[in-house]
Amino acid sequence: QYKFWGTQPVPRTDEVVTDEGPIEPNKPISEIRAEPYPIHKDFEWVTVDLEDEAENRDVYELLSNNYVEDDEATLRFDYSAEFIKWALMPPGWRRDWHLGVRVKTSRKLVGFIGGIPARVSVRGKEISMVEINFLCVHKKLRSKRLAPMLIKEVTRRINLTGIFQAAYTAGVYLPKPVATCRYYHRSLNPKKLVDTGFSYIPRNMTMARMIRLYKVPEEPKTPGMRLMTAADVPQVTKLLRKYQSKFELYHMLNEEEVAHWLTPIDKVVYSYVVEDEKKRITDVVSFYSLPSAVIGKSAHSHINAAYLFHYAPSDLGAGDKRLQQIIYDALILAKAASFDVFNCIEFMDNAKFIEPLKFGRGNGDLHFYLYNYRCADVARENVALFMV
Ligand code: YNC
Ligand code: MG
Repeated sequence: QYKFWGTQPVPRTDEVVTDEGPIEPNKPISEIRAEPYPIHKDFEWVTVDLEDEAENRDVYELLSNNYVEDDEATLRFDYSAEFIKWALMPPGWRRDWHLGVRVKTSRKLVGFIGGIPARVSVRGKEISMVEINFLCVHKKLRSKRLAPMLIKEVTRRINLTGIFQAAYTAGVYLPKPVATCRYYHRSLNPKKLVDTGFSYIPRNMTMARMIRLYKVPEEPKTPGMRLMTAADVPQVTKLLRKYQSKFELYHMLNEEEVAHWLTPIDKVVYSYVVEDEKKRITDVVSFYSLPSAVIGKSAHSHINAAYLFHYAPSDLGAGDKRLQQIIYDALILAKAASFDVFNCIEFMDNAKFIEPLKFGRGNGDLHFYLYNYRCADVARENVALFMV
């Protein structure tokens, strides 16, 4: 049971966490291992250069063939090469946190893990962390304990920069989540979702009725809703900060980071703002593009999924209705951009729009973890930590 995780500074599965703070104290740099961990003689550690097109492509290929699948192995995430660069190169990114494993002879990339810097607010305390994502081992090399090696080596590289805490999410249960949230899905193209086996036609339903049920208008309803531009960054940052500060777990974004994470990039991230008559930005809503490849035989190669990303509804007093309205506009804009489904997780204020906007409960959970930081369970509605 947890041969690797049992050695790491994380809470035990049966631990009831009450106090809060680091599990192990920070180490002086002189006490941190200076050389990379040993690795099997057929393999070597590499630092992946995502600015090099061929290396970016190698990570894309590894992930598109070997990354996360659903439980029935019908779909596999297919992050685009451009998305991977965007996700792993935010302000302050470091090349040596893009860690790969290559086969020595063939140079084939068979393992990867990525870290990015993030200031995370944990119950009002601001902590310098890394966010870890894209851990992947080639299917032919599974169950050989390569994953713990990748985690240990990236941890060493991060510790050498004086950072000792991390945040990560995973579909698998590990010691020990700080929160667990369900995925929800809002169908935009029910015919395709049924054709690919992602959805089914419930009893007492027909395809024609499903199409009617999920139909959305062609244009957003909120007056002043438009694509976000770089000029909106200062106002959007203020809006997000104000709204996010009511949560217990979130990534504190500065203007540079808002510019990176929210400025629209076609097929990567879509962000919209509401501008009033006085040119004030009152609301923001964004989503990112993460297609899933259809693994089995199907007329469709991909499901184009939009994932709800940072948002902040106006605080002009309209309350839950306003939130529903801007998320409804996001559905409309996603449909207009040819997305088949709009996904979100059951955190933040999302429970307030999930039912009225016809999201259906998925079968997957997303667990949120902190590394080397003890923290009592955070209720889902207090989590606002986005990891793409
Ligand atoms: C997982 N997802 O329990 P025990 S999410 C962490 N995250 O350890 P082996 C995982 N650990 O139980 P395989 C994990 N999945 O013995 C499994 N483990 O203690 C643990 N899948 O290693 C597992 N990507 O190499 C076990 O297993 C040990 O060959 C077994 O490799 C696992 O990115 C994996 O789902 C996931 O590519 C790489 O199955 C492989 O199976 C795979 O024998 C498909 O490993 C893709 C996939 C994971 C997506 C993600 C977040 C990762 C977080 C990693 C933890 C970061 C900690 C913080 C580090 C920085 C610290 C600082 C400062
Ligand atoms: Mg392995």
